[in-house]
Amino acid sequence: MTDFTPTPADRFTFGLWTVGNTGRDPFGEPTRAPLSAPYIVQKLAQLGAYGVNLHDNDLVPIDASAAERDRIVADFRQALSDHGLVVPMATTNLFSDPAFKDGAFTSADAHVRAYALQKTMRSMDLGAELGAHTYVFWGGREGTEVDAGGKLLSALGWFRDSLNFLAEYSESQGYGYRFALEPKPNEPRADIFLPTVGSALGFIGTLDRPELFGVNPEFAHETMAGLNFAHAVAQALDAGKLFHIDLNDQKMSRFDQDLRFGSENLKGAFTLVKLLEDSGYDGPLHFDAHALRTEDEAGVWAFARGCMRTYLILKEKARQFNADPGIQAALAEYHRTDDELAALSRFTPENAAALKDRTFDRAALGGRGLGLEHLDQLTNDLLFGIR
Ligand code: XLS
Ligand code: MG
Ligand code: MG
Repeated sequence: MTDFTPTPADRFTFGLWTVGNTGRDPFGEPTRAPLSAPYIVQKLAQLGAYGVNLHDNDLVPIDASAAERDRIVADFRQALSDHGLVVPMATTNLFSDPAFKDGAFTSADAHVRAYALQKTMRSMDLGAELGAHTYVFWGGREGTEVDAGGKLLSALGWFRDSLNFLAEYSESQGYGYRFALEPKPNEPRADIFLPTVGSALGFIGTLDRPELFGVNPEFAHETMAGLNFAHAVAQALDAGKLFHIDLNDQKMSRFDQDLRFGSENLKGAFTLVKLLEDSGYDGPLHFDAHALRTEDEAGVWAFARGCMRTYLILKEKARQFNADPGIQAALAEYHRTDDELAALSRFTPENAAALKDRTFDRAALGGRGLGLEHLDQLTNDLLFGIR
């Protein structure tokens, strides 16, 4: 039994933009002072995190001179090496600047699309300099409000061309990035292209180098779409495409809340942690969330500690679930197996003929109780800590 204190071996990461969030929202000004990147690195290391991720402009202002850029990057690298933190993932801010108000790779303006490529190449250079191996594409502004603009089909083509270009750029530079598409259904656009994990997985199959691309699913984003996040993650795992993951929490069908991991849907979080742990996923566990606007800096670190602590507690609960004789008996009851039928379900013309001739007791199949109420309450008891 541990005391649930994280260590770098747990592979927890935060974004500069997450713990650095100042509490600004569309209706209100910041409630906290900004924190410098080297200070964030120092604090995250003290809390037991493994790494820190960034958008280019979380670190280097968009209008920085070359000399300023080099100084900022040098200070940041010094902090990383002083405190033993790594940068596993990098990404581009293609959403804040007004130039991207109608999208970046999917803007109807060829000049904006070319500028987005240039900005992303420079950001990939920065990520590689910091040691990142995963490069995320969240299409923040890649979407529409006015579909009369008529770019629905061309936008997908432009997006594809850009991703193909950037994959070739990465390979030509020897960066070895694995790219992770991060779907989101809406916000800040009314509709964002490739809104769910399933749509991103389908799109990857149309790229020139699909093996370089996977997904970065986010708990809040699938939940905003009214979907079950663990189901989306399972599909990504099944496809061998879970390249990264954004952990947070979210009330269903609302604005993007980026709540502390496990703070809202504890059972969904448990299901997810168990899925990740049982699957052997060994990538970073990234918290893309931020402290509530009500909090001061102490609240930010309480938030960060809480994300990691909840994950570790749920990981221990998953271990207990797998070791619990009562729960395992209920699972064995639910998963009825039959060797003869399994053999018959492998296609041969003979098996197909035998299966067609077979008599099933349909009424008995329909009448069999599955014990899921019992199993679910056992799970609740386990999560409540009384098992
Ligand atoms: C916003 C996204 C963003 C990406 C990185 O909703 O979650 O934070 O993860 O650009
Ligand atoms: Mg998000
Ligand atoms: Mg995210």
